Amino acid sequence: MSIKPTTRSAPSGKVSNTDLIGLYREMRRIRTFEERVGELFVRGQSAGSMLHLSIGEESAAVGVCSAMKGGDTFTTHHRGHGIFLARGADPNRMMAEIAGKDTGYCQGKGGSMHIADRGLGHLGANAIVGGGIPAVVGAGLAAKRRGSGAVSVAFFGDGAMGQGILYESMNMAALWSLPVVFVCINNQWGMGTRVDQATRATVLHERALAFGLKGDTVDSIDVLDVVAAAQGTIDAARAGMPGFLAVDCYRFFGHARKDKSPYRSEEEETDGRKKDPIKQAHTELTQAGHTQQELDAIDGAAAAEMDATIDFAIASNPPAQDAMFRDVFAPGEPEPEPLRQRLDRILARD
Ligand SMILES: Cc1ncc(C[n+]2csc(CCOP(=O)(O)OP(=O)(O)O)c2C)c(N)n1
Repeated sequence: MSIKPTTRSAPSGKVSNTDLIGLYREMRRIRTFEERVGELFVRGQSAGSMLHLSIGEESAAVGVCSAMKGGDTFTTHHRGHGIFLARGADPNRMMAEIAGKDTGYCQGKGGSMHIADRGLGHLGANAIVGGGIPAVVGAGLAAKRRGSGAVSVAFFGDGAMGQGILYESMNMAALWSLPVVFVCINNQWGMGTRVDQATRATVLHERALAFGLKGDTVDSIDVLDVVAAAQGTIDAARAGMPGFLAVDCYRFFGHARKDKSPYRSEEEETDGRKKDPIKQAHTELTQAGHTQQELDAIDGAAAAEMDATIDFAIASNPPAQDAMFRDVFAPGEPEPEPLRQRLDRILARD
């Protein structure tokens, strides 16, 4: 498959070059964080081996999230580190969660694929393809009934286009005019299956049109284009017209940290990695007069910030044994029996 060179679409006029510096910084922070997650894995310090990096997808996370507001909620798929960072997550707490430590967002019990934090509107990452999608319909319904003005956004990959729950969710969102947005990060691959091996209908947003949603596709190469497309979709949803946005990008590396993607040719990967939103923003900023020194300083600050996340995670403790059943039951339920006591009681029965 050849990845088409991307042409820049019409500028939105909404985002200035000053904003592009901020967007560049956020994309760089995400890429550097993901590189450090890779290092954590190589050091044998990550909890579990399934780490899905979003390198190459940074403009989808930063572009869409910059169009969201405080109070908006969201769910992510298994490749969601960048999205949560773009919504303001503390990278130390994220790295600690990925390392399975008690200073992590879920006290180390969620790991990479189940990070959640209601304070920042993160209703949960989900390892089941399409699993996080229906929750935003519930959140959208709640926002509408309360009149809170909040929008709820589901982030998922092209693989979720084969899940029935997406279509039930889009139908309900359209029927009830909910403030909901479906964002498909189309990185061209679902594990070892290319999108055109999974469906003939590869213009993914057209399916949303059939349900009565607003639908659009944007190329990820230019983060300003993603911001503009996301702003339009999110503004419409806030006004009662739910929408679907496909962000066309390329998964730079394997499906998970262990996957060397033997199912893709070297030529395809080289071609695909040309769709690099960070390089693109760097070029545009340089053309606009920002100096190499200024951009190096941004990169250096991201490196220092993300280096520190590894030290923080490694220095933190694993969760206490008794924490295993904590936060598992609904608030108000009696505190579960401590694990040690429970094990002793079970063993004493034999
Ligand atoms: C219901 C379900 N089926 C299969 C899997 C195994 N699985 C995990 S990730 C994945 C591919 C997902 O691809 P996509 O949605 O495009 O996201 P990407 O990994 O490309 O970000 C599959 C099939 C799963 N987790 N859940």
